[in-house]
Amino acid sequence: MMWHGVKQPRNPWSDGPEYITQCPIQPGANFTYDIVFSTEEGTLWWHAHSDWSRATVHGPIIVYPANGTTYPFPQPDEEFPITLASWFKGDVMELIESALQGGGEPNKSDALTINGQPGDLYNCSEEGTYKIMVDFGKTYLLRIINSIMNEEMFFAVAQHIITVVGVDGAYVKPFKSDYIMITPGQTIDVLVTANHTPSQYYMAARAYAGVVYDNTTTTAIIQYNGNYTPPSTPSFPNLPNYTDTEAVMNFTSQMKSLSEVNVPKSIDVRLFITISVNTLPCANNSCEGPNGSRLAASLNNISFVTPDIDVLQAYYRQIGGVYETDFPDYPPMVFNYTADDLSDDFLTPLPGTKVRVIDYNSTVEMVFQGTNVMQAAENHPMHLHGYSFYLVGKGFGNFDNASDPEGYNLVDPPEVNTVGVPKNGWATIRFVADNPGVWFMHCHLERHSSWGMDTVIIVKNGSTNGTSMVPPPNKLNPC
Ligand SMILES: [Cu+2]
Repeated sequence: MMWHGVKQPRNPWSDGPEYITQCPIQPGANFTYDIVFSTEEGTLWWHAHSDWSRATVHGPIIVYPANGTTYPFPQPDEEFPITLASWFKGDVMELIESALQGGGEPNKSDALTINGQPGDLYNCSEEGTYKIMVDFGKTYLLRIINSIMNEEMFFAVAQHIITVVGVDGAYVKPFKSDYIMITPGQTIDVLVTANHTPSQYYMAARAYAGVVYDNTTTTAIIQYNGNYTPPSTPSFPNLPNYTDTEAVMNFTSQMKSLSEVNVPKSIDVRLFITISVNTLPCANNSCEGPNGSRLAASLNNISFVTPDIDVLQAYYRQIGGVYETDFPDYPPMVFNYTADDLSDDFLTPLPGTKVRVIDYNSTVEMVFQGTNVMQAAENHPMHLHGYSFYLVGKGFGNFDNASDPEGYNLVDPPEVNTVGVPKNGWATIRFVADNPGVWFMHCHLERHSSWGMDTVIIVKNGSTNGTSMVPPPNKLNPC
């Protein structure tokens, strides 16, 4: 189980990802988590972190302003968590297991849902469609969570402008928009004022296209209280087209921290990380990927292999042979990352359990560079456990080390725990490595993570007890 976006200072023991900070909880067994909150305020969420079990095991975490403080915006009249999720016919654990065995694409989901209900556009019961009742003139806080497995989502409310006020458990400078784009792993808090003709309006969500994606549309209804003749169909929002990459950039570019923040200016540890979908050779070309290969994914051409003992335990007890500490600071070669003609077998990745060890309190910069290997470029939501970080810049094409840093926002960049790296583009994050522990970093598109688009950041202890990992709980989960 993981507490997505909860930084868990000095306490990786309760972070949750299987074989990274613990071994999975076996059926009938139990494990007690110690969830330590610090600076988070807003919407976070929890989910299972074992294979694809998060499809059904997830829920919101809401952190309210501390006693005696208020929201940095007018107090909403009411609030609703809006959880987007995937629905599969069949057993999701079996689905990913057989996909990994065969080496091909896992099945797409059969529906997308809002608070557990697919809504009126699917061939199933309309009675369950999720509905919010509103009063004219009141303002509502929607805490939107994208728990979907493999799709980034556009979301909008018919005829109502929304005001974005928070992202990933931190406030942002409020801005208005007709729609949002939310990646798996992200949360976005928005205000909606019921200021239209009392009626029924759809809120709807559908994918921003990946290489393979569920193109269905999930809906819920905002229904005004009062006496009026309900429309035969509620009005429908204008969602951006599936492939509207510009709409994604236009939306995400508006996110800024509420006020000036303390962004690291001089950098101790600099990583340049390419993000690729790849293929691995398969005996007798008998797998279900392109030309009989096995689908894989990588960071800096290392395709992460999940160990049998969790990395945290191996690190703490100094058990050898579980992981290696040579995750590279840059890809094995410089190439035109976003070219159109990169072949399917361009740079076969190296499978391995490679981690990057970082000294306590280092200032860290990571530039994520999406690649077009296999013509499989898409927006990758990179998520780091144990931290939130500042998203200081992003753009399309190959990162230019000379000119692109000039455009960094070092004044009020948004503080997030997941960054959508633009399709065929790059994104730069900065943070201070002040949380000692073992922290998973991975793409939050589940099939990419299953294919190896992951690594682990180990932040060493500082020099005092207060800057070191807390001791392990009395009862660790057996492997
Ligand atoms: Cu990805």
